[in-house]
Amino acid sequence: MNNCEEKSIDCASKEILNISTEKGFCTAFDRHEVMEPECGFGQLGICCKNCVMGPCRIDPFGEGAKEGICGATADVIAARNLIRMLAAGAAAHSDHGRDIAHTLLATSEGKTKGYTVKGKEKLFTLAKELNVKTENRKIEEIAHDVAEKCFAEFGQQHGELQFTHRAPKKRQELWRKGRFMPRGIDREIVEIMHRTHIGVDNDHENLIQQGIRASLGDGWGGSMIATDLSDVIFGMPEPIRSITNLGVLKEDEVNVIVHGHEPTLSDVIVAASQDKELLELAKSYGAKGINLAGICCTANEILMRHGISVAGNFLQQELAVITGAVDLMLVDVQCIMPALGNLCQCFHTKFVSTSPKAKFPFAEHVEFSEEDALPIAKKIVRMAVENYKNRKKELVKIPKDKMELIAGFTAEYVYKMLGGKYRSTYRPLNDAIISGRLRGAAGIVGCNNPKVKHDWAHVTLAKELIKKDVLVVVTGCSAIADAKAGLLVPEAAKKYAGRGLQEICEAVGIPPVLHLGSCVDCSRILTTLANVVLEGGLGEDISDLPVAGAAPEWMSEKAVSIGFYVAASGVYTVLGFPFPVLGGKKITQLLTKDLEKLVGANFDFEPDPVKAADLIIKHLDKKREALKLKPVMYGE
Ligand code: BF8
Repeated sequence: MNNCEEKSIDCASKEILNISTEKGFCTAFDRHEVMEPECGFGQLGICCKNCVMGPCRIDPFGEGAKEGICGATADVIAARNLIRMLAAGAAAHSDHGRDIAHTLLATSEGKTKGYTVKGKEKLFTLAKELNVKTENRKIEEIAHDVAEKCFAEFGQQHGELQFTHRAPKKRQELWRKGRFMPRGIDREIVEIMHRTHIGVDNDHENLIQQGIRASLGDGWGGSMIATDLSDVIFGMPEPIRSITNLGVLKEDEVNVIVHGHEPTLSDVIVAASQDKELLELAKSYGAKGINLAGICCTANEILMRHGISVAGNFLQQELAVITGAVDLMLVDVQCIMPALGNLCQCFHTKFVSTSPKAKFPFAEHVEFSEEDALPIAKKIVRMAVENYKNRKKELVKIPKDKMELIAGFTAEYVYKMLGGKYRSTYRPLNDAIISGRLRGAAGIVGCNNPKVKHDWAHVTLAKELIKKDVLVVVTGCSAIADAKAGLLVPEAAKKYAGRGLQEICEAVGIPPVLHLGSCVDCSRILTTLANVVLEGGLGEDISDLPVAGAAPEWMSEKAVSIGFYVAASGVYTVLGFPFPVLGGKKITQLLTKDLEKLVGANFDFEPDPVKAADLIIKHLDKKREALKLKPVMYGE
């Protein structure tokens, strides 16, 4: 691969990609090139391998097979494939939530080493919401019952998920009427697997209805539990400064990278990396300290709560290893490329897997358990320290690029931040939209994907929107992309934002792009939207608000689930790549047009971020008009 300039907008990544090419290493960027041209059937979603009469594929031009051997049409095959993707994504988020509930339960019973209840205020709020008694009870007792109540949401067989009641009343009614209301987190995922088995659900609309139900079980269930219980155990994030990009790696310190998703592991690694004995040991090997940095969403978790620096997003995981400066990379679950093991063999880097659910080739497995968390974390950090002496100095090349950022915004913090000294309220935010100082808000989330120039679509879309007075909130790899581009500092408002947004950012001291956390923290966006509706003056439902969602570089099944629960919550959503359904005309029509009649919002697929911004602006203006709001104060 030689056209590195075309692969990323990020200078640090380009620098390492050049080294990679020169030295003959292989990364996802190269493997993507080898993979082209893509399989058209897969891209269009019309290949079915749900039984072994096939695999079947539909001829998109109509000259070959029009249906599978069982008679399934292109629309049915595409719908089945899509909601199976969604089920996997919802399962990934929700299983993460389940693990956090397990940690809280074990902590409340005194069975863990390394965790306490740091977010007491949040625990009390949740206890009230979940009908858990708090008077004259110990924190541990309350935490125990809150954890058990959350656990019950996974296996619940009927009724409604508790946190769906945070949504506006009108939205809840719509979900009940359309049979979208999730009954139990696991149940909805299992039902997708049942319905997509050969010879069960053969109606694309009915399949999508169940997809929506399972996705809501993720957004207002599994992911929300993951976020809220993480706040209880690890503490509520508050705005915090840090730095990002590969330049955070240090030549004269032991570099440990945590990569994956669950804060249970990364949070105790933070404590272990500050252990006196280990710091002394590092010094005895000639290192000045132990430098911890994150990749992907686990980076966002420890960034939000500890200010730990972020080495990069999804497409930088291999590039971090190629710097030659990583002494140990430890991983848990999700978005971890299996190629890392092989790549680490070319360097001194130790690659350590920790989850019984996720093993990798060429990885050393040190199994993690919440019950023994801190001792295991110390053991892993010790391995990194011991490995420092094996670093091959001649292979070390750390890019200089790094950027400051502020992260740690939450639905709760918006109350404090905008409400002023005396009263916590969403009023000023609603008023800013009503008066037209703000045009509206947009959430930009999701992954990197080598099909598009790394970070380009995220950053371009964010810049286009803030320029037009749209407040942007970000999570996941999108947040890291914008952070590297310098959009997550208050000074960015002056440089990039429209006058209205600039005035707000200056008055409150916030960046024009707010970092809300990891991908499960997209649930913070849902809670914020529900609060905005409740505050009043902007309609009765989320679908009335001038807001939109986008995932310009998405690639994962989790992103499918997020996209669906965002749209099903009433938020118009623009995706940078189409869902793999375009081989089915009716399902494409359903998702991009008719969905609005069902849930008040639909999808658009637009790869060009400037055009995506135009679509979003048009949508926000349409919603403003419907609410009879004043024209945007300073907008074109
Ligand atoms: O959950 S944004 S590449 S890291 S899937 Fe993965 Fe996508 Fe990054 Fe986090 Ni989310």
